Amino acid sequence: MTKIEELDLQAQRIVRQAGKNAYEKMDNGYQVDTKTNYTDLVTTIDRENEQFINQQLRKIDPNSRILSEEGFGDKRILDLTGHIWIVDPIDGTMNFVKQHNNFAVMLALYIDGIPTLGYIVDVVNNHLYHGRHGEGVFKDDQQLTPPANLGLRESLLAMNRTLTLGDNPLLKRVAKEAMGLRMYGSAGIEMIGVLTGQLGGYISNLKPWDLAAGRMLAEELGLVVKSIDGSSINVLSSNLVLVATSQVSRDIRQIIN
Ligand code: 2AM
Ligand code: CA
Ligand code: CA
Ligand code: CA
Repeated sequence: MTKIEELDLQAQRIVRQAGKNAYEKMDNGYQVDTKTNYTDLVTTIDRENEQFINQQLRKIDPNSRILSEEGFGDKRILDLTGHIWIVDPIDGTMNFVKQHNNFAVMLALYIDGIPTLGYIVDVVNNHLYHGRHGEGVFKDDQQLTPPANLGLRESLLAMNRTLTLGDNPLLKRVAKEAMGLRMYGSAGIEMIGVLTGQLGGYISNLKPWDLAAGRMLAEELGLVVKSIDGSSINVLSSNLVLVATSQVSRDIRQIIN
């Protein structure tokens, strides 16, 4: 087994375990705090999962660096050299708290900037979406076929709340042109929608941990992952990102540029 195959198997075990932890405690086994404002939540399970994941990653890949949302990773990661693990211990914390549904655990490994391993656990449906660079994308042990290359008028489009309520007239036109508009509240769940063809595209302001895994998996399936203006993405910064079929991406570009 290669080193990457070994890391892949270990990482699958780690994210499944973190998903199980969140599932078992989602009904009442946690406390909630706010971060920057009353809509920005963190729970003891976000912290617990991140500490567990990071501790496990340090065991299986000791010379790597870890970029994670809740502060237990390495500080000030400014370049992409070597192994960088990117961790979102619960994606969709608000859904975790309010719905007990529609949240995910996400993890990715970038090696010298190349998206190499990606994981999204759809916790409540108990599915792991995972992939290795050049080896395809799987839902559990079933390989995903790339979604049909539908255009904007034949597709559902997901956008986050800030963009949906915003007053950018071009984004409004994009949203109106789609067959329908959806808002799930979890970047991971929305990325799964695009990976499986349920959504033709997803547009959102994403931080590194919101983007890293979904980008790896989407690119592996031949989907487009770009800044909304068509420029390429820097996974270390916050980006206004489009994940879409190539036809949806062209249709959106035509409206915006
Ligand atoms: P989180 O639950 O891990 O914070 C909600 O629309 C989605 O956007 C979730 O995936 C959420 O991830 C993420 N999100 C929440 N607040 C955000 C912010 N201020 N900037 C970027 N993404 C955010
Ligand atoms: Ca958060
Ligand atoms: Ca997130
Ligand atoms: Ca999170």
